[in-house]
Amino acid sequence: MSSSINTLIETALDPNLAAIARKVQNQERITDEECLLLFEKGSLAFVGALANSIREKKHGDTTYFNRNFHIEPTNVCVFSCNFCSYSRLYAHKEDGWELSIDQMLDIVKSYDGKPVTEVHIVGGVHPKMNMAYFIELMQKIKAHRPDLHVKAFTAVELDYMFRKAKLSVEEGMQQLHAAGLDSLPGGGAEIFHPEIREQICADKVDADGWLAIHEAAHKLGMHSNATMLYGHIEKFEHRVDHMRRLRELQDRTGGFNTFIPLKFRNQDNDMSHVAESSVAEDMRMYAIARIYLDNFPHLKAYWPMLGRQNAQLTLSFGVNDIDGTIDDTTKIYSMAGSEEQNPAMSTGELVMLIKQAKRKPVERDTLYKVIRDYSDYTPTVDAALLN
Ligand code: V47
Ligand code: SF4
Repeated sequence: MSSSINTLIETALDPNLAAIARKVQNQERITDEECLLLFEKGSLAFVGALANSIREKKHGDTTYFNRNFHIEPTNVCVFSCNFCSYSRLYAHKEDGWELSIDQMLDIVKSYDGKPVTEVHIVGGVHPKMNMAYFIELMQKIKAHRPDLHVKAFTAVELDYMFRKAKLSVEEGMQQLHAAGLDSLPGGGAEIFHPEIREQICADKVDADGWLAIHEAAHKLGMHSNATMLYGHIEKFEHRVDHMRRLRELQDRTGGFNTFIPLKFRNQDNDMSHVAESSVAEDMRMYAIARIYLDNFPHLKAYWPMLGRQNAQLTLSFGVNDIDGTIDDTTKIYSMAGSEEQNPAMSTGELVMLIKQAKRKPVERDTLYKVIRDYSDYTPTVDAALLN
């Protein structure tokens, strides 16, 4: 791969792009200005080759997935993010749902005996679902299935919960962790920069609040993910600003596992007039994230949002994780217009998707401990084990 970077350096038309390629080759960090230059001038082939060299240095061909399921406690939400196709205001909750603790436990129990390792719980911000409610949920899930990793609540949900309970971020996090919360998903980050945040999600937790919640989790030894909702009204400099804040926090704590760029989908929301990004722009986004976020171990493509074939493509643009089987009827994306109306992929399908891209499929747990290498899997031999 270093010879192909040498070719890039020799043939780059722009000397500043050649300098970035040299830095990547020497495993040096690129600056914000260089990141902006990649967004403005880096061709798909150029950023793709650099990102792929980083991906292969860090992970070789290994492409992770996990076996998880989602629970969405409610789509009722006190906030009104303009890009959201999913939430229903509390005042209009007739098309909303809210699950009781027993209903959520029934979902968990429906996976008894199945080799899932993670439950991912996120939803709207319901004014009546408070700390006590979610502490009870965590405790009951852990009592029923102690080995299941609970990855739950965006910083938006947590910020609201802690404020209502009049708890500091540290106290609130400590209580939920003690009740069974293992790690945080990356949602709610959107675009941190206030110029954009005020236009797309003015009323929820701001950048500093989001980062403080993740920092508090990291200080308790918990891991978390980070997302960025891109491809709407933000400019390239807002994407750089967003990733800079994450890179700085990661330098301090090392607690982030994965960065997940989320492609804005425009169906049935207040931003339907905003065009969606092209596949080429999506791939450039993944590649540049891989190059800039040198301290993030993993880059994930969330396949229900991108579609399976585009998710497969990302594996050549820096991505080394393709999320999980999901195996559920998660509604956040299908309601926003993603290709996947009821996202679910069996382990066999995920493995084949990764193999078709000539990568090595490896099942992981939430914290990237290897569960099984599927290199030798062929559906005819192993199918019974997989579904
Ligand atoms: O924060 C909402 C996004 C996020 C739209 O940590 C939209 O492993 C695109 O964060 N178009 C929640 N995106 C989901 C999330 C997530 C998903 C998968 C894995 C992980 C993880 C985290 O969904 C929200 C928001 O950015 N979202 N509406 C939309 N119209
Ligand atoms: Fe509520 Fe989250 Fe939708 Fe915003 S994105 S309206 S916080 S459910």
